[in-house]
Amino acid sequence: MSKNKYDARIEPYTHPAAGWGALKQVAVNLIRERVPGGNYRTLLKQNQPDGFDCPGCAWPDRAHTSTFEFCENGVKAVAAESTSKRATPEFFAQRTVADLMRESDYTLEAYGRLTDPMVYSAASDTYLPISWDDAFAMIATHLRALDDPNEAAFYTSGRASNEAAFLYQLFVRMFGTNNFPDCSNMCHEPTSRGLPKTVGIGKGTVTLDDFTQCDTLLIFGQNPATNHPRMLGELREVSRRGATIVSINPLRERGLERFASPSHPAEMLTMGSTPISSVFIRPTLGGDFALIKAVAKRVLELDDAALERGTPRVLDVAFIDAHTTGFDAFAADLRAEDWTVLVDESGVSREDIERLSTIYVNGERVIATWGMGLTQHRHAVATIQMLSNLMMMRGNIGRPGAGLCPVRGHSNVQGDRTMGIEEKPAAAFLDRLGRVFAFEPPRAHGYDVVETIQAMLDRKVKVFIGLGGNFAIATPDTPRTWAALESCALTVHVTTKLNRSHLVHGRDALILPTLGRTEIDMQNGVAQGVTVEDSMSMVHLSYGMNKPASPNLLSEIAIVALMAQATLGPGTADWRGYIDDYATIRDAIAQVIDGFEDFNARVAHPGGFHLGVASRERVWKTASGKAAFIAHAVDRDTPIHRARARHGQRLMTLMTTRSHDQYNTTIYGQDDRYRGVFGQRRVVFAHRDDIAMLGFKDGDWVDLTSVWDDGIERRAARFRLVEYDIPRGCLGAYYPETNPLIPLESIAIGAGTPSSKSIPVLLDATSDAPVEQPYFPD
Ligand SMILES: Nc1nc2c(c(=O)[nH]1)N[C@H]1C(S)=C(S)[C@@H](COP(=O)(O)OP(=O)(O)OC[C@H]3O[C@@H](n4cnc5c(=O)[nH]c(N)nc54)[C@H](O)[C@@H]3O)O[C@H]1N2
Ligand SMILES: Nc1nc2c(c(=O)[nH]1)N[C@H]1C(S)=C(S)[C@@H](COP(=O)(O)OP(=O)(O)OC[C@H]3O[C@@H](n4cnc5c(=O)[nH]c(N)nc54)[C@H](O)[C@@H]3O)O[C@H]1N2
Ligand SMILES: [Mo]
Repeated sequence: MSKNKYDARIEPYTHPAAGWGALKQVAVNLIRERVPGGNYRTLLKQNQPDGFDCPGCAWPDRAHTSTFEFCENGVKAVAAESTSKRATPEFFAQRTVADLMRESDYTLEAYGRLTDPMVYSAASDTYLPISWDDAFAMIATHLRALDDPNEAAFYTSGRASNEAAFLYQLFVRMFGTNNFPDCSNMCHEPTSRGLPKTVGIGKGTVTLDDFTQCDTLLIFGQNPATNHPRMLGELREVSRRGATIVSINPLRERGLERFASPSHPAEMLTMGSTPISSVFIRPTLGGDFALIKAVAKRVLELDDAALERGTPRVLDVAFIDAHTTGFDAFAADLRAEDWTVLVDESGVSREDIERLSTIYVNGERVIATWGMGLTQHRHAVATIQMLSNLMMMRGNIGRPGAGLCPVRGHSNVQGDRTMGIEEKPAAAFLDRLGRVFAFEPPRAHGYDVVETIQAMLDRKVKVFIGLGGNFAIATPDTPRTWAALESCALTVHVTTKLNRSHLVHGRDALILPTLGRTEIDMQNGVAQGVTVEDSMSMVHLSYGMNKPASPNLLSEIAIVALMAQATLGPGTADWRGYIDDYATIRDAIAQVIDGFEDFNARVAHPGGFHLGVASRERVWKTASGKAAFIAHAVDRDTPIHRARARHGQRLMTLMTTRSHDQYNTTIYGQDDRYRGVFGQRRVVFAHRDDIAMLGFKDGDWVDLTSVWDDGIERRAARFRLVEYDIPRGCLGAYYPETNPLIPLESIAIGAGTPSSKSIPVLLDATSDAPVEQPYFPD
């Protein structure tokens, strides 16, 4: 009997990625959101020179001048924003917050766009309309009443434009804190913390042009068919040129096997497709560190052999000598490392390690890309530094067709960081900001996401303001995070749609509805554009073109500026002037942030401009002025090792990942087409032999409990077991349903990123007794 109102259908997906299935999904989403006919034209302006930047992912576009770049998930993101459904004050009048709490996250967002600013009333347990002025006054009163500015935290989700982010950090620093928890803390933070120590800057070193020149592409822990569908177009070309593409992933993601391009009619009509990855290397969850170290060790062995034979060196000795430090210590550590440990910890056979090493050394121009499969682990920083080491061994950084390519998530998450959304800001940046705006910025480092939650629990943070996002759901340890938010005196969300974070609120609470990126942003009779920076450091303008969802919306920029003006007073900066003309914000950015000189003129150029990344030019902004090899030992005493020592084989490692039908916490539907799951999100993927070993069978219902030594029970109930091609000892399930299982303390060392892809868990049979399940009822 199904334990859920949805009946799941599980069937293998046998088609290429994208193709006709994707086109069908586009139509379904436009119809479901009742996107008005006129707005179909919206899609034709997506990522066009005079259009808006897709609010989907951070993958770049070919100079923003290509013909319509088709992407099913981009269309879903746009359709979600262009919906004709509305959550109005009348809607809120009919439902208490307690009523809304019983709705699923899918249903909450499906109510459509928010139309008016709303304030929580404890008397009626409802949200009531409030004027914008009163809302800003309420925020100002709360902020000014704090004993210390560090008692407020200011979250950002990576859709905010550069201009909004810049004003936000200016306001918050003038207010007096660096408490900037940011979605990137949960995402590519290990990249941003790890790379500066090796190559001097926490950004990727490649552009799209490098993809046209690489001969080898290593894709680590990334599912582009779902999360960066426009990347598939690039992969298709790379594959057609005959370059080798290797996918390093515990799952053999279907979307990395074959791709039928909707932009190429012949491929669609003939039902043809292009093969993508030719090689699949499948580490155990979190095994990448040991795997990459093993490949590095093998490269050294191959170099030793070449030296002995007198054949050309395998190492790029000239690069290592001229550009790096630390090689000898790094090499000594590799030589001392035990092969058995590397094989055991990576879960990859010696043969596969050698195969991958041979591919790597045969490549003359190698790009390594990575996503959440590398970053959301305890040792993520070490893993990314090891990858950088490996690439440096053969000089694969800072030359055409080669380099490091972290693939970011939110469409402007990289830009927000560039603008100073950073809880640990560099002193030089603060100096300049203080000089340009004539104030003394706070110097103490602020809280990241996990530290903010802890600080709320400790009553050290009392006001939470969120510029976008869904803090209550995207974060780990859900019950504790909710208790943390509920302990606040004030919670404020600048947002487009209703979500759970608005319902798990402080004593006072505000919902401030804002324009989305697809909408016309008219100020003083002039349509304003905003800028964003993609994953490859291209900065460009974005203009909305739809009529705003409601006449009562303000832009994010206006909301931030008016919040600042109400809190700090009008004389503190030209807040009004910034709202009137966004070009004046760009002038301010040009004064404060490196690489933005002459910003307005350069960004007017079709396609925008490349920000310049020093490591790409082999300029190393490290302490020594050189790129650094960094040795790291394999850690064999992690919480997972300890839990396995206690529970033996029954202990499983769980990854939480995205389905094809979601954008982070926004759930579009119940299907995960490429993985063959339909009508159900409460599934857990497991290896056939593990299912049998645990005494279950495919289709059984199980509960998951995490193993963590702090006496807190963390349980997520009612998941359907699905037999899946996944390594032994590993489980896969969807985010955010499984977030209650992630202990707040389970983070990447040196980055604070929740280790959402390696959670030690045990399974039990779901009992028939009704369970209290307050989270994410489907
Ligand atoms: N449609 C859509 N697009 C999105 C998003 C979305 O939710 N929906 N989210 C956006 C955001 S914010 C982000 S950050 C990106 C995320 O994009 P991705 O980085 O692709 O994120 P995930 O889907 O979480 O996981 C990626 C892959 O990591 C693999 N993996 C898990 N653990 C490991 C491991 O230990 N080692 C290795 N090698 N692989 C592993 C999984 O099997 C999966 O294929 O996408 C962005 N784009
Ligand atoms: N277990 C687990 N947890 C994870 C992850 C994981 O893989 N596993 N991934 C992590 C990652 S990579 C990320 S980036 C975070 C994401 O964390 P967030 O960025 O906080 O979450 P989103 O779901 O992207 O936020 C969606 C909400 O943003 C609002 N929104 C949408 N568009 C706009 C806009 O234009 N302006 C404003 N102001 N608001 C808007 C809408 O109200 C919507 O409900 O989650 C992290 N959490
Ligand atoms: Mo992300």
